[in-house]
Amino acid sequence: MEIQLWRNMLCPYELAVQELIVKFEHLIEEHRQKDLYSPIESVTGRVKSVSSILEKMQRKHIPIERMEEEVEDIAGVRIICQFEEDIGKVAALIKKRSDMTVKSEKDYLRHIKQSGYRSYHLIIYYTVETTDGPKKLQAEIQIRTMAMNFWATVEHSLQYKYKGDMPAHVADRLIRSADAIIALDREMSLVRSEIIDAQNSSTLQSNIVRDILLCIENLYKISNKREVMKIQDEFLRVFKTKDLRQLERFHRQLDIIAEGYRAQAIR
Ligand code: 0O2
Repeated sequence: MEIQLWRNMLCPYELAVQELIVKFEHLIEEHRQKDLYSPIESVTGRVKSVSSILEKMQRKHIPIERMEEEVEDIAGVRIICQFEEDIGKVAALIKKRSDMTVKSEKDYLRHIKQSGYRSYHLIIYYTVETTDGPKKLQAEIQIRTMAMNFWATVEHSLQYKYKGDMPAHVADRLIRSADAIIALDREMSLVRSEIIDAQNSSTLQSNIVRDILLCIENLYKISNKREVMKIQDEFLRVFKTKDLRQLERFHRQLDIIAEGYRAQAIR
């Protein structure tokens, strides 16, 4: 295939990867806005390189005319979670979306690969709009924890280095470190609720502080400056206590004060 034809073929896949990243990042944002813990920690994506597509086609004896059907991961998105429990939640979120349809799933958490690889894969159908009209294409979504991702990244680099001929002692080390990753994910799961509580409190606190500062800024425009200075000092005092309950209480009181000023301004 000519270079230009490859570019044209890959163009909708570039768009799909960008759109999918935006959509999953927005899910993180939606959780934050609602002061909720997000099962998605971060998202990355890539379009498979031409050499990697060709290598897969050779390895799997895929003819060029079957490439788009059979190379299912030309568009790839990777979703990183903090805890193993989050992986199922993310998969469920994807399955109930109307803009993606799940074609198949591979559960390498239950069925760990011989290499030690663990991850959850979904192949989805996704439609992008192009100048030639809508194009339905496939994308692979890999969902894994940070720890699984660390292991897979290191192992991928070593596979690349040894080009399928990994020395036994390196492969053994990788298997042992895969076991250590399983143990680490388990340990983290045991303290999951405590970590989530801490993270929720921190998100809640930053959302409250953001709202309070916005409110004080607005009060500066419509009310007595000395009054607002007093409110600001009180806010700093409450903030220093590091007590979320006090901060919430102050937020509610400030809302009432602001409402009073707004009512006065309308009159
Ligand atoms: P890249 O560079 O990530 O694009 P296969 O026959 O194994 O190539 P298949 O049948 O299409 O793959 O699906 P599978 O097994 O779900 O693998 C798809 C992708 O999962 C791989 O893409 C890797 O990204 C990842 N993966 C699968 N097995 C392993 C493994 O043992 N170690 C690591 N580090 N990653 C793995 P590509 O095309 O291999 O590579």
